[in-house]
Amino acid sequence: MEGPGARLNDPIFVRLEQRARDHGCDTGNMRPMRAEVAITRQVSPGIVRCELTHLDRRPIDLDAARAQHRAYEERLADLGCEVRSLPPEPDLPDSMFVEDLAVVLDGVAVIARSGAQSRRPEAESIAAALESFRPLEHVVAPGTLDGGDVLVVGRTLFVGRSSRTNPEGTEQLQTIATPHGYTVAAVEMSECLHLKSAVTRVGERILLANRAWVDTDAFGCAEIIEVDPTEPMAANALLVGQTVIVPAAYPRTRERLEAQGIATVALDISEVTKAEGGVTCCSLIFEA
Ligand code: CIR
Repeated sequence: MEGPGARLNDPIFVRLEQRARDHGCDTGNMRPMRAEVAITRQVSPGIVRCELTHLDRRPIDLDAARAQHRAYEERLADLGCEVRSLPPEPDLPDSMFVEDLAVVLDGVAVIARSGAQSRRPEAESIAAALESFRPLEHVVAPGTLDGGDVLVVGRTLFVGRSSRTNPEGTEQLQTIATPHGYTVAAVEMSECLHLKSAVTRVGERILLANRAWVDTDAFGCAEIIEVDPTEPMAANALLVGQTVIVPAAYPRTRERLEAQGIATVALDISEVTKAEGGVTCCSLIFEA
């Protein structure tokens, strides 16, 4: 049976309903809802040899990184995601940063070809994890694209011109996404790794941005909230449902979001930050 009815016995729905019941919520309206899946991957012991572009290497406490990642997964589950935690890839230092290997859209998942050669082998197991949810398309050579450079706002894909994403990769994304009703717009940026280091979505049409790293005129009529000037790296925040996950290291930016009526939760990701990662890059979140 196709359509919503086919999902009624999906284990994701069964677990979400159970979770709602455990919290004393009315489950009557849950059936037509589509579940949000979050794909994550556990921390590689090789993280200490991760790629770094704008940061100096500092020692990473592996146990602390693992604990922070577990807390991140728990938070996603608290916010209603069905978390599918992939096993670690010991030989792939940056493999916990699953966001960079795919762009999951309505109707298609685009498997990226990272601009960092060391990260390209990460794509294989991400493709395997996604193939039961979407038809797959691939960015191919000479194109490069990191998912961290793709900001989705409605049906527009803003793509950063970064050291990881080249014009061929952007063009290939456009060719794949256009038939699915998306428009692609390239965005200039500087001084940071990915577009989503400089700007993320924190509401339907609300963006959190560091204007020193990206010209926000590119985003048209979206409302912009600026990071606190003392917290330049705070623009990488993660909207899950109606709540924004903000790194605990950026309390002033968090206050700015709260002042605009945006619900937030803080999360300590200090070890992840040393690997030049943030809260968006540790998951791929999409409707099942
Ligand atoms: C890298 O350089 O690829 C990793 N060390 C960090 C990737 C972070 N990804 C992201 O922000 N989307």
